[in-house]
Amino acid sequence: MQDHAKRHGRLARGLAVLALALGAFPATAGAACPVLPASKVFASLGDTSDYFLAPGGDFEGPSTTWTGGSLTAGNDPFYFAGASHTQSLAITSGATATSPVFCADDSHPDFRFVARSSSLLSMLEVNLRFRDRFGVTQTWLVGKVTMTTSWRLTPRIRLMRDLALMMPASGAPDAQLLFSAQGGDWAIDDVFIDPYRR
Ligand SMILES: [Ca+2]
Repeated sequence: MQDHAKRHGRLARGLAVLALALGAFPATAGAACPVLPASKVFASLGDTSDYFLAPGGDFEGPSTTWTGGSLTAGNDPFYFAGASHTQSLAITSGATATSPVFCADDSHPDFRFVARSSSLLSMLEVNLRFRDRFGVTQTWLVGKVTMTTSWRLTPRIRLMRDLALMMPASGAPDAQLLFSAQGGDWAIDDVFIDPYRR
């Protein structure tokens, strides 16, 4: 029995050392942004993930905190962010609409939004801009939307594709989404971000 007890003692001490060793390493790179309230805004379409609204991502109110686009009358027909909403963001061909800063880390895997364009031949390019762990500003293409002249919810677009290792350990507090209209005018509405890693 004594040997048994000693083995248990050694095992417990070993686990304690292991726990200390694991604690000495930082948490998964970049998973440090505050957790924002999120809800299943796209559940009616079968997407049961939780999302939070990107800053100013419903484009309501008398002014917008986004730059490069202009508020325009007419909400998307799905009203994911609010049934009484009346506006969206127009982005003219050749222009880039830039979101306010938000905190992004590798726990923010996806985002979705509603978009339409003036031409089937046009494209909306989406980039993520953030300052990496070395202090260098990075702008990475994260998605392209095409072929929609009526309001359509985009598929889930990966926000953090291959970027987690570049993120500061405390997350990127200054991340921005950039929407660039090419070959036609675009409008976007209800920009939502999924804050949960899988
Ligand atoms: Ca709206």
